Amino acid sequence: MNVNDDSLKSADPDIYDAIQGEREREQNKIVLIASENYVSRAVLEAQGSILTNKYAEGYPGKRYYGGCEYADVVESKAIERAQKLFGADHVNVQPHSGSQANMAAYMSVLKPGDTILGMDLKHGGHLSHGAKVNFSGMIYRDVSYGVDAETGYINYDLVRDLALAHRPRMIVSGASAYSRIIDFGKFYSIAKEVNAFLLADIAHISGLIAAGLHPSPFPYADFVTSSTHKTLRGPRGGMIMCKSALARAVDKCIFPGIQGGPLVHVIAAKAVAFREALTGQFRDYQRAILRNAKRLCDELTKRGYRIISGGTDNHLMLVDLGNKNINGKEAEEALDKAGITVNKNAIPYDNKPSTITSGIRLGTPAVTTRGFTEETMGDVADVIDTVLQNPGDEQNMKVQRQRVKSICERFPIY
Ligand code: DSN
Repeated sequence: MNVNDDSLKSADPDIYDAIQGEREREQNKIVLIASENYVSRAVLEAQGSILTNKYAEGYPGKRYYGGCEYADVVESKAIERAQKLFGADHVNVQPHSGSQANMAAYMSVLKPGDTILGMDLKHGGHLSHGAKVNFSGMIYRDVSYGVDAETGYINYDLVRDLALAHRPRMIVSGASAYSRIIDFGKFYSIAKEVNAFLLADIAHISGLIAAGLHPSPFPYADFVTSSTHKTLRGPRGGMIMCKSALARAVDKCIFPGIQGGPLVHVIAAKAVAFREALTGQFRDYQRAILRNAKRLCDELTKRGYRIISGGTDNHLMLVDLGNKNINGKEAEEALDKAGITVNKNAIPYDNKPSTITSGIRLGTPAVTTRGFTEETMGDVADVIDTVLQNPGDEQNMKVQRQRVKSICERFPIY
């Protein structure tokens, strides 16, 4: 087979068309999914490179295949840049996802049946923090903490009480739908008191941490895991960092423990993203994410929406629709019709099933990458409110769709 003879368009029109469709969708809709972003062209180029052809099982300088000299350069650069970015003792950039990174953290020090104490998925935690339907809840004994019903903040006294009562071997800090600063120092003192390991899953806030806009989990956490594609604006993937003493165990867990060959093309894209994240421009971008989130939050609050915990310190917010006569699923669908992509999300103490929910989660990393300003966020809040107040009004939907379209036209994604 001659690899030079076919472009995607002629080789596979089905997939080509789907990619074109996705490009249009991403351009023509306003993405408020807190965990999504648009990578740079450089990241796209690295991920779409011929490095996808290479097997490189092992680590730089210690591979199980020949011809790894460029794979070694790529992976070493990624590690070096991540160390600089986060101040980590040890970094492994091979995890295919944040969940794989969490699995490696658990497996490197826990035995099946050991107890982990993590944030309840229904209160903003993540599947891999001990949810029953996930490996983390199947292999380990899960105990979970939540947020305070009144304040919406993590109740650290409750975390401590649970830790003293259940003596977990691992405490997991970090969340997928929590809009407040996470106090890693407090988690550390609780973990120390009960002799548990501390894992900080910073998937959502890694960009903010890299920019110094959220307190770092270092030097507190034994393990720090992240996906690389959220606020960090890298390719879809994961990473794990740890203290030097745990480095060997973590590396062995990732390979050969739970993964085979690394995705060298993705690691190259991670390296490019880390280099971008080391710039002043990236710090400005993270500041803009925060400003946009605050403005969106304020504008929705002004319009009578209840934001869990009363506001946001980071890139996202959880909106309770309880007083708006619409549930999360209906809101997601109505907003999608108008051209705004969000996800329905359980709110703490939600009495609706997770397929319906009482809330939506909104985040600003993707729209900020496009260049949306605080003023734009005011317009976006107005569209959201108008749609949610009249979800069945087709005429209004048309008008709002047009507003979304003209906003999107002002901010090309590439
Ligand atoms: N599913 C991701 C999120 O949306 O937050 C977490 O992995």
